[in-house]
Amino acid sequence: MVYLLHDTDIGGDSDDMAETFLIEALRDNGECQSVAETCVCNGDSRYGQYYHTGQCMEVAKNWYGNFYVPIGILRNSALWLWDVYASAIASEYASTLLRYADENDIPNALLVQRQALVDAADGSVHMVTTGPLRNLRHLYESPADDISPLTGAELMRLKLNELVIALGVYLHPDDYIFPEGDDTANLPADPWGAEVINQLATDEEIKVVWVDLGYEVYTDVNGIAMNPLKRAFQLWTGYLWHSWGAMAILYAVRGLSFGGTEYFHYSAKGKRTYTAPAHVLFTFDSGNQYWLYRSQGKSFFTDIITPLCCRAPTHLGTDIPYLSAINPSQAYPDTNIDPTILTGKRFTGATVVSMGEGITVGSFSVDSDEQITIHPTIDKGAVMGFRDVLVTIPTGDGVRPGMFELLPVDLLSANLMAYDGYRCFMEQYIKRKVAGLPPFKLPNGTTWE
Ligand SMILES: [Ca+2]
Repeated sequence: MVYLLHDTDIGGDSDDMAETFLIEALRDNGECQSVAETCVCNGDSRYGQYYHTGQCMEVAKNWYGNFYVPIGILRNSALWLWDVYASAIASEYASTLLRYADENDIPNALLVQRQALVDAADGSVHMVTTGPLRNLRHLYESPADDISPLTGAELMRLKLNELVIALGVYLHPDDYIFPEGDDTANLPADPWGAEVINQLATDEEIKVVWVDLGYEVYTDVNGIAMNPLKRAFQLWTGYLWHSWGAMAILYAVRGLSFGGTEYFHYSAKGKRTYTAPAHVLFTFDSGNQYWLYRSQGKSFFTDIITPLCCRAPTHLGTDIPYLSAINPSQAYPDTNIDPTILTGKRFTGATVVSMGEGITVGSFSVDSDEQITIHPTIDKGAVMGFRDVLVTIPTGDGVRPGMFELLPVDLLSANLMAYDGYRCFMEQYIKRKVAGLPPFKLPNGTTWE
C-alpha cells in the first residue's frame, strides 16, 4: 500500500482533476490511499479571485465515496492563479458536498499536512506536489506546534518515503530529452515558494524525484458521460489534455516498475536548483535527487492513465452511506453505551450496522435517512483502541475508519491492579507519549501526563 500526501493547484489546468481521479481509481484498485489532499490556492477576494478549490476537491473525493480523507486549502495566498473550473464544479455539484458546504469550515493546508505526517508511519508517505510550491515551503519551514514538537523539515525527514515534484514543463517538444536549464510552468506564479527548491537541494535526508513528464501523454475523457472530471476538461480546453500531474501520481504509486514492466528509470543522483524568476537547473552532483525518465513511449502511458481516470467508481459516492458523527464517540469498558446515536446520510434501508471487534450491536433502528439509534454493548475483555463503524444499505457499504474509540479502564473508579487492562493501558500510554500524541483525558477532565 502506497500512502500519498497530494498537494495540487486544482482549479486551473484540468490535469490536476485528472490526477485526483487517478488517485481514486488506484485507491479503488487497492494500490494506494491518500492521507491528505491539500490545495495550494484558494484565492482572496481582494485580488478579484475567489476559488473554491477545497470544495472542488471534496466533490472529486465524494464522487468515489472517499468521504473522510482530510482536505486543506491555502487561503489568502495572493497567488494569481486562474480559476477555470473549481468554482463552477463546487457550485454545480454542491448537492454532493457533505463536509464543506460552507467553505469557511475547510482547514488550513499546513495544519492538515502536519497532522497527516504525525499520524503516518515513519518513512511511509509519498508526498506528491503538482502546483506552485508555497504549501511545500510553508510545511518545510513550519515550527513545532500543538500538532507536533517537530519542525516541518524534521517531520518530512522522518515521515516521507519520497517527495515527488511535478512542475509542469511548458509545451516542451520532447520531455524525454533531459532539460538542462528548464523554465517551468508552476514557478512564475510563486517565486517565493520556489525558493524551497534550494533548501531541498541541501537537505539530503529527503529524497526528491522530479517528474516533468506528461506532455502528449493524454488523458482522453471523450468517451465518458459528464462528471466532475469531464466538466473540468470541458471548461479548460476540451476533452483531451496532457497528463503532467497524473504521471507524477503514477510513478509515486507504481514505482519504477509495475507488473514486470519497467515504466520509468532514474537519472544519476543530482539536485535541482532555482534562480529567479523561473529558471531551474538539474545538475549531477552529490544530492539525493533524481530526474525521472520514461522507459516507455507516450502512448503506453496514455493507455494506462485514460482508462483508469475514465473508469466508473466501484461504489459511486451517491450510492453509499456517509457517517458524519457518533455519540458517544468514546467509552470506557464496563460502561453503558446504549443508546448510541449515529448521524449521517443515506441510512434508509440499512441492513447491517457494525462498530467493530469487541462491541456487540444488539439491535438498531433507522430513525430517518440521517439517523440510526444503535443498542450496543461492550464485550468483556474488549481491547482498547479505535474502531471502524460500518453501515450497509442495499447499494453498498459506508465505513468510517476509527470513528469510535474504546478507552482504557476508568482510572478514577477502578482498582487498576485488578484489571488485565492495566498493562494494556501502560503500553498505550507509553506508545502515545513516544509518538507525541496528546495524553489521555481522564473522566474528571484532567489529563495523565
Ligand atoms: Ca498542477
